[in-house]
Amino acid sequence: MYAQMVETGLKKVRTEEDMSAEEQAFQARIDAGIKIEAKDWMPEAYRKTLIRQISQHAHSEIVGQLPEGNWVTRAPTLKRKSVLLAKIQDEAGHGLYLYSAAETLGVSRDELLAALHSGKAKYSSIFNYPTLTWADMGAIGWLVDGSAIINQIPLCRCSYGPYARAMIRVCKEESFHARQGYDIMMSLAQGTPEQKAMAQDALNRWWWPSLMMFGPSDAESVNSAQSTAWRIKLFSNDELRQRMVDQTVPQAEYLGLTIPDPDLKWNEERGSYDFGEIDWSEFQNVLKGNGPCNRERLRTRVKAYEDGEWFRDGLNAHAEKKAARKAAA
Ligand code: BYC
Repeated sequence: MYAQMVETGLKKVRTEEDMSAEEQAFQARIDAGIKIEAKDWMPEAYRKTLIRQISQHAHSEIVGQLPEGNWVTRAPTLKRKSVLLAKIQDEAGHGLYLYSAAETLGVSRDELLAALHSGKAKYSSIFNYPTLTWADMGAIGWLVDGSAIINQIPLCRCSYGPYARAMIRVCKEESFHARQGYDIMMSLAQGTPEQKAMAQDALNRWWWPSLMMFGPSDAESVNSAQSTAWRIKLFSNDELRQRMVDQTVPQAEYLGLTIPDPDLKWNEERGSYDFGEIDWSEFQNVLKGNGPCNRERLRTRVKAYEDGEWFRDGLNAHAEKKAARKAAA
């Protein structure tokens, strides 16, 4: 169900002998740290790789609104509700910047949305898990948006200009998202024993899926080598995952919560934490469309799109009338 939308045709990293003169010049620009812009010549596989990653990223932002949307009507206070609403609106904005960045590569937004709605395009595995309690809003902000920042800060320096620039604003907003999540966790962790138990339960459920967000282990990551050569990826999946663990463990300690991993321990020699084995069969299962909420998420997205048809029709009719009036004048 979640087969990829575009076949990039990359079986191995392009070496200098495989490259045409144009490709060699392109690679030299990348190696010199020069940004590639929409109108520049680029290898077809670079273009397709970016469409794959940016559109998957855009879909994740849009689908990522759904688990949190579940709690807008049940936020515990007016303040929490308005903060949550603002965060969810930010996610819609991130989706729009990213769809716009993808469109600069010659693909239309309609095509991208059709691929999402038909189940052909991927979006982040994390958004296929349910949000069972209010504490999940805290855990998502803290762990999921926290991970998003770690993954996306390097993307601000990636080789494709429109993607890198979109990421700058996204990262600024993500840091507010992570803080609001941690703030919810702080309130719960300092609250009644029941509230603290709710926070611990949310951490237990979101910890491992958050680690999976960074993608398969480096040994299994088929796209990493070429994406690294093209400076789309500046750090590997495992490097970023390790960074997330090292950053988050002290935060959990401060909250007085326990990371649900008996193998977690400080490694003095490496100066970072060792952690337990990730259940990759769960990750693969979610990618195949069989996570707890995959079907519900897609159904909700498709319905929202269909319900919005009258509005898109209205906008188009208005734009056509305006253009006709301008042409007549
Ligand atoms: N969920 O060769 P790999 C966020 C796919 S969440 C679903 O390592 P790549 C965040 C991958 O697409 C908002 N699918 O791929 C993200 C590939 O399949 P295809 C979304 C996943 O592209 C991460 C296959 O598995 N954010 O902000 O080199 C961490 C093999 O993987 C997932 C973005 O999209 C997944 N979790 O690396 C923290 C960020 N992971 O496409 C927060 C931009 C892997 O060949 N995207 N797959 O059929 C990226 O940075 C990279 O695309 C990834 C994957 C690190 C996610």
